[in-house]
Amino acid sequence: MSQLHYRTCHLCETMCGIEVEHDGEQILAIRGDKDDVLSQGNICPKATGLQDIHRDPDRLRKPLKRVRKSPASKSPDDEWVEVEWEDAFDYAAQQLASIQREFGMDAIGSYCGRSTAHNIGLLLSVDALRRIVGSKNVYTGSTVDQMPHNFVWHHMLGHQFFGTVPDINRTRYYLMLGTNPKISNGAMMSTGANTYKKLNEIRARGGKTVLIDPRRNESAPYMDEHHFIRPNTDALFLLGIIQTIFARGLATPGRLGDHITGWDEIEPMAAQFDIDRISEVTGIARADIERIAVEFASAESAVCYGRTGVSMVEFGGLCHWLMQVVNIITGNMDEEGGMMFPLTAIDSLSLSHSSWDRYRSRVSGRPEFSGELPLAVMPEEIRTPGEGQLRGLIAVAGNPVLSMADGTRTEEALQHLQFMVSVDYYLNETTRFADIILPPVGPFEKGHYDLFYHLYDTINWSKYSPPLFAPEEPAHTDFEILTEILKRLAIKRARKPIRKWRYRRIGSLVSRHVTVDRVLALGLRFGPYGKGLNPFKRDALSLQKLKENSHGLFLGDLERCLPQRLFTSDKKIHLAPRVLLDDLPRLRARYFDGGEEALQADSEFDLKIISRLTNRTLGWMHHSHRLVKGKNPCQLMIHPEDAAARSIETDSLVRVTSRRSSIELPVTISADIMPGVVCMPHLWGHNRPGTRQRVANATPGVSMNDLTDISVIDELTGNAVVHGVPVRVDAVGKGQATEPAHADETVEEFVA
Ligand SMILES: Nc1nc2c(c(=O)[nH]1)N[C@H]1C(S)=C(S)[C@@H](COP(=O)(O)OP(=O)(O)OC[C@H]3O[C@@H](n4cnc5c(=O)[nH]c(N)nc54)[C@H](O)[C@@H]3O)O[C@H]1N2
Ligand SMILES: Nc1nc2c(c(=O)[nH]1)N[C@H]1C(S)=C(S)[C@@H](COP(=O)(O)OP(=O)(O)OC[C@H]3O[C@@H](n4cnc5c(=O)[nH]c(N)nc54)[C@H](O)[C@@H]3O)O[C@H]1N2
Ligand code: SF4
Ligand SMILES: [Mo]
Repeated sequence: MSQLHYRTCHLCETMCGIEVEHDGEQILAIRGDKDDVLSQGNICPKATGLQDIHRDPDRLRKPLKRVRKSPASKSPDDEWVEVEWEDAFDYAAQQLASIQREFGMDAIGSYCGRSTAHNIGLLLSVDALRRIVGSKNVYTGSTVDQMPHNFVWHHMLGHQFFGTVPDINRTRYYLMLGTNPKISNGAMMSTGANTYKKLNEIRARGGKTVLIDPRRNESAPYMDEHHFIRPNTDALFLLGIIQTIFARGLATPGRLGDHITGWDEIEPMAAQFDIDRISEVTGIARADIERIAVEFASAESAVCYGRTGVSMVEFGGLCHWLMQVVNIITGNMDEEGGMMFPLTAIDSLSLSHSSWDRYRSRVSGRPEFSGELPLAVMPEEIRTPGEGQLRGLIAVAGNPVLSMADGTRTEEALQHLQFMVSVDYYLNETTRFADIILPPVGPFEKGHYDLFYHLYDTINWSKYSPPLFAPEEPAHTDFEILTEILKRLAIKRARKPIRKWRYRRIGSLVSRHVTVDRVLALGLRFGPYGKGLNPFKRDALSLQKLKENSHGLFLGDLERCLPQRLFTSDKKIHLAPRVLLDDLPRLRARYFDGGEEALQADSEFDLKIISRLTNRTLGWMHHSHRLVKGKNPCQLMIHPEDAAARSIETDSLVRVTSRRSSIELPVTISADIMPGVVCMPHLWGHNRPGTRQRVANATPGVSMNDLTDISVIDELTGNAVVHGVPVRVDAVGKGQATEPAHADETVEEFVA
């Protein structure tokens, strides 16, 4: 007898509702949940792949421990043996504690990848992880993603997570930069997989939509206009928009006028950048820049929004600041149809903090941001000897060997760690450097609540998904795994018996009484829709209520909330933070004072590579055979003129070479990419030895991040750069790449 189970797909921030049809443990189908409050039945193909992960025999169920062939070093030939959970926890904590005892607190560190943000158990453990590990070596995937957003929100609004969300449901003018919602389904704006329908709706209600992107991407057909832009130059485009708005007398702060500082600095700042030069550098006609500016400022409501194409670039911080400036100077901040702020059911803002430059990284002196350092410095922190050298790592829910820019540098560094514990489902490109891998329960064996991604809600709503299946015991959630390691670490590290006793006591209380559901229930109770301390409050939101409403609960449309909710100490929006103004000379030097020309004159790399996502894949979902079957999308997209100039034909194999490395792959010749720019998907490259992931390895592709280079980052925010990286492309033969292109560069030997 088949049954239906409703939950949220936790693969991306879109948060679609899914309906899982199952017969006992057997999943029969995964469909969109038509009654889901947010997504109303829309899903993308990736959700269906979750059943493959559930079943995958390569997904680890028990801890795996490395048994070294030689005690002094790690090697790809080392054996892996399954061990009992208690032994695994003890081993991990023992090793980490002994490194800290010998070399100090900073000698161990943590890394959390993207799946952390989709996992309430991990999110609830992050603070304890940082506090108990007590090290400056804190890294996350944020600095190869959205750090420029957080940086700008911190400096303008006072909190890194007090994030603006485009009011796509009501806007009349949508100016979108560097994002492809038809494929990504919307990023840092959660709509359920129907963003492209919402783009159509803007036009249907008489509004207008404009896309700025070096590729006429899959979302372009849903837009009124698309303009090619040279990668990395969006900050200049935005300066052109801003100066036109002022020059035409269209700047108006609107309702928030009394609550903005720095207004007078903006007009002269933007006017310094000659608009004809902006047009020449960006590749967008002056008339178009001016027209878009006037249309935007004159629209009944308008919103300028951009995502990874304008954050993983060298001027990501400037881009995100200038987009907010465009919204604010046209009165579109905190207004219907402009940028708005959701009011989440759990007040996750008060659970987190925000800071900048309280200390710096040891080797290259990069500032911290909210307690973390740029992932780009992790390799040098591992490889550079001296006090504070990073020797042990807790790595959670990410695969930086493929996902971090310059992945081979991360790969090389991880080999040199004295000890690494990974919390992950797979023995993959990254976890193969671990000494022990601890796998959490499977995707359907845990409850789910989007503690983090509700911050990007386009409507206010809330939903809880219970576990569907019970795991085969013994098994542990991510929350339990981290709790067990951290508890033991604190006890083992303590020198005085009284302290050991105290940590043991606290640890056992936490293990016995603190569960994710209990924390969730409290969070909902004391959130803005909950009962709080008033037992008589009617219709209050609670965990019980969410459990009774498996399609989620609608809590209202986004509403105005400024200036009251600002986190700045003066309760003002800081339109012109000094740190952002101070980054403008870097942009100027690059594009106005000959920097770019000097770089080009000096370089054999005449093309710029950018990244793209594909509809059926998402990093670790390469483990789903139904998602990876068919032609491998790992191909280089190149414009017909650039192809012809290099004698590249449709069946050519090409070599792409950057300052860092080279890879070989087939091509797609297409006029949808701007001349001078090439494009490929990332998170492929499953051709490293020593992994255990048969499905992913069967269609390996090559890794774009073998080409990217961490010696170039956004100097302001520390974010990695994956778009606009200089490369050369040469035809090297015919046909599909049979041999993975960098098989000969794989790691021969790991050094301990
Ligand atoms: N299918 C699928 N969906 C996903 C994911 C996935 O892996 N697969 N991942 C999820 C995650 S973690 C994220 S962060 C989001 C990301 O969501 P998006 O930001 O929408 O990601 P992309 O589709 O890579 O879109 C980036 C766009 O930026 C463009 N671009 C590149 N360089 C520049 C530039 O210099 N200027 C401008 N203006 N544009 C540029 C690219 O051509 C591309 O169209 O997607 C989420 N959704
Ligand atoms: N060139 C290029 N590079 C990029 C990007 C780009 O556009 N271009 N995009 C960047 C962006 S936006 C992102 S988000 C990153 C993504 O990069 P990563 O954060 O590295 O994400 P994945 O590769 O999907 O790896 C996720 C890992 O988490 C594990 N995992 C999945 N679910 C769970 C769980 O519940 N618990 C635990 N413990 N583990 C789990 C999986 O097995 C896998 O190892 O890539 C970044 N890198
Ligand atoms: S867009 Fe796809 S992967 Fe993202 S939540 Fe929806 S169904 Fe899941
Ligand atoms: Mo991301």
